[in-house]
Amino acid sequence: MQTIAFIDSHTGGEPTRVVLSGAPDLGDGTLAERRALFGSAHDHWRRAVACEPRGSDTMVGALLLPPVETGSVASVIFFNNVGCLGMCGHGTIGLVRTLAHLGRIGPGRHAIDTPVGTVVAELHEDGRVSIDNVESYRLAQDVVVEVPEFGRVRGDVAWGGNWFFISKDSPLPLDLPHWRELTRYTEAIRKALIAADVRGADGAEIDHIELNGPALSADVALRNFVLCPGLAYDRSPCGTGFSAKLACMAADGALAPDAVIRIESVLGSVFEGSYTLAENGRANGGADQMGAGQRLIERIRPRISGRAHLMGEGRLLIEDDDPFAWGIQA
Ligand code: PYC
Repeated sequence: MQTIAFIDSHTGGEPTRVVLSGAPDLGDGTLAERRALFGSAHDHWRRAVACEPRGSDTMVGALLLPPVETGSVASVIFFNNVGCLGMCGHGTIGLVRTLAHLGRIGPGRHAIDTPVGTVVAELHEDGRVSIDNVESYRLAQDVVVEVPEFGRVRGDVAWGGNWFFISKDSPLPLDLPHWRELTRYTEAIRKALIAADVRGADGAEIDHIELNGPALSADVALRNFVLCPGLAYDRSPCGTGFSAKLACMAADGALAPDAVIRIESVLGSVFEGSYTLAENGRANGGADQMGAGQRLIERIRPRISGRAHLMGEGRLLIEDDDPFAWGIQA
């Protein structure tokens, strides 16, 4: 029998399962290489942790590894019911809460390595966590896709640690009673983007669809609905989606650097966010160095804050004769 030690938390309603031990050996390549090896050689292991019957469509796993970069406290590879993520904001907040619970970190700033770059997490005295996320940017503005059954939908393509299509067009209110219809709508947008070959940088698939609309709570600027790659909606306001939205707002001049906004999820759970301009803030090196046909892309460094709560800890058991030992995935 194999055993996997874990701690479960949730951040704004979205679960994170931090795997402490029992994971396959992924060698000592870069984190991006280890993530690729995880996906190609150990995908059954991902399914065992994240998919039913032990997990669910909403579960995000966080494989905890030793740090790669000097000065970092840990590395992490995030995964879900269908594959691996680049970064995960709610998951990093859950990881920090877990590391604090284990006594491995205290209040202060802690660098954490991910396959898409190092982020800095600040654990505050009151338990809140702020993440200085990877550099984020808008790749394309006002992209229009023809979505079967729903018509033309306009949105921006942006990077916040994962690829997002972000739209203000919603035929429905962004509230919990409509989650099924919102899921159907955003899944249709995702398929339409694939059909139209709208992609992120380097041909990456845009696997997160984010809708923004008016907030329902006081003191909150916006509400979102985010469809995750495995077709579950994010119960939290989605840290990487918030980062991508900040990049769009920065590019539009709709939010000044260091100004703080709050965004709520479709459940009403809230993250706070702000940004600074990234040091090398121009993806193209600045207007004077741009070649013909290139557009200026501003890069920002988003800061996202939220709070996670512990839910459980234990060991997953994997019995040799269990027909569903390695998870159920359609
Ligand atoms: O918080 O970044 C996030 C996230 C991505 C997928 C689910 N949550």
